Amino acid sequence: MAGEQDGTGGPGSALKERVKTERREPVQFKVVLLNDDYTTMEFVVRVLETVFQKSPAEAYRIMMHVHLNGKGIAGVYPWEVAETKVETVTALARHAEFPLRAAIEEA
Ligand code: TYC
Repeated sequence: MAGEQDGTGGPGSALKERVKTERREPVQFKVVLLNDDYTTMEFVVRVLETVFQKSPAEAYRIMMHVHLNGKGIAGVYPWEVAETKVETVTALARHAEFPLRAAIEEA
């Protein structure tokens, strides 16, 4: 059973100490949306709902933050997920002929 004899530190485990590397959080990356003058607010809200699983209210809040501040965090993910989100946003934007851009920043 997990945590008993398998060294994961559960009840009865012989493992009494952890080394730093086991504690460390997985490295995460912010996907940021960048403002522009041409992408519609409606399109950005739809991207936030469909690609980043935001509620309509949260999607609207993030979109307005980007609109007013130049950029804003759409979500925080492991590297490969963040990369895929950026590619998806870029593909949807190109398909709709909007210049919307997303970028990755270290979280
Ligand atoms: N600034 C755009 C407009 O006024 C709206 C917008 C918001 C565009 C967020 C991009 O990431 C963005 N239509």
